Amino acid sequence: MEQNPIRKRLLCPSMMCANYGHLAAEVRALDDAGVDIFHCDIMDGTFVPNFTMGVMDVQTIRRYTDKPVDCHLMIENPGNKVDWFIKAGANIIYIHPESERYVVKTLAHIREMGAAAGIAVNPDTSVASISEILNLCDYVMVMTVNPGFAGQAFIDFTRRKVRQLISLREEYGYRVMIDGHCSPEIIDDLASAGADGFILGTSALFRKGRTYAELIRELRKGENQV
Ligand code: S6P
Ligand code: MG
Repeated sequence: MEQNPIRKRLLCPSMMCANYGHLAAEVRALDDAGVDIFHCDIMDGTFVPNFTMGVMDVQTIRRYTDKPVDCHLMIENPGNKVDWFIKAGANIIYIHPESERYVVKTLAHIREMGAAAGIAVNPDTSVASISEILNLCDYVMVMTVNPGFAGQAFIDFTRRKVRQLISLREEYGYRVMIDGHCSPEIIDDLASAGADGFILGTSALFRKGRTYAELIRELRKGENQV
């Protein structure tokens, strides 16, 4: 892959993997550890076969950090629900073009509401099929697993899409994010290729028996390697 080693990595903890018995303490510890964006996975049991976080979780996380909070909406017809999450304090909203009939309208609405607009694309969604909407996106997130669960295996063929989106990034000005099995090795590899940010779940950050500060420091080491 093409080398681009000095870009700062956006490190985004996937809050569905956090310890909900101590959510406030988790947010503070992650904030102190130097994460960049808090990632909230919102599911409806229809678009994906799982339920996870909701509006009240976003409100709680917002209360304990000043850093950006994103909402990854894995829900059918997100257009009439994005306001709930922006009002709860989200700074970035990702919708799936696969679940939204009026993608252009919804992305424009997210920006009008004062949030950054993102799309998250399933492994089987091609770059060609989203080419008309890339100019409306501040973030493009490649799903490198099928959405719905943490702890899944990385789908290798999605690397091609990551490369394609990196090569188009300058033209459109979005950031390329990666969601799904972001292990330290995969982060180093895709960051070298030019990816901007990574969602950190069980593959890099949670349930490791080590402090967040230590793990985040290690994940940043590659930023300085030329
Ligand atoms: C999955 C969700 C993700 C996961 C994250 C978990 O649908 O969108 O944000 O929480 O991928 O990471 P890991 O490292 O357990 O695969
Ligand atoms: Mg996610």
